[in-house]
Amino acid sequence: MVAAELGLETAFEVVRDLSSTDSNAYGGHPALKIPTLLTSRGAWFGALNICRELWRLSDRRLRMTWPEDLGDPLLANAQELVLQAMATEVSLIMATLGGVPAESAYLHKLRRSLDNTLAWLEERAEAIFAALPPEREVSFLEITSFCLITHLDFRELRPATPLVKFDGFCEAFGQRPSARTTVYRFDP
Ligand SMILES: N[C@@H](CCC(=O)N[C@@H](CS)C(=O)NCC(=O)O)C(=O)O
Repeated sequence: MVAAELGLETAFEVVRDLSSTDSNAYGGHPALKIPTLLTSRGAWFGALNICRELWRLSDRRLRMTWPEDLGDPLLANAQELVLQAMATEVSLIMATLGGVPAESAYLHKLRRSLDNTLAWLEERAEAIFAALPPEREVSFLEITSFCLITHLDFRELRPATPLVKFDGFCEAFGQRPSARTTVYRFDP
């Protein structure tokens, strides 16, 4: 989405086996994670790192609000919790793929963590989005919030918490060309 916002073309190499323990399978990422961005300057590990490098590579001076611009507890905590919820979702998926039983205490805690986090965000959704700097074109918080909620739907992992406000936000934010052209799909 950030590449699309910046008008940059990217090519994708799919990591087909997420159980691989060979870092070469992940573009050299030593933590065995995706994404890695490969550029003429080297490899960039992790989504935020990559978004910053894409921004530097682009001629567009997109007015983007970054995590460090969120200088009050509501916005700073919202960003932290969106990223934590993403990490929790990844843990849920990987633990399940790895054979951890659904009724285990570990998975129970992960699901509760995700549910609590989403409830916290939903309760404050209006205040969060209203508090973002009005001069921004887009923020890392909006993009990651959109990716979190739409990915929960994509992987059918949406917890019990009703997400009425976040769904409304996703519907509006999902009209952006950068969202419409990057819908989640399983690679063939
Ligand atoms: N903080 C990292 C998180 C990376 C991450 O968790 N990626 C997931 C896919 S989106 C992954 O690699 N899953 C496979 C695994 O955890 O083994 C980032 O922002 O890039």
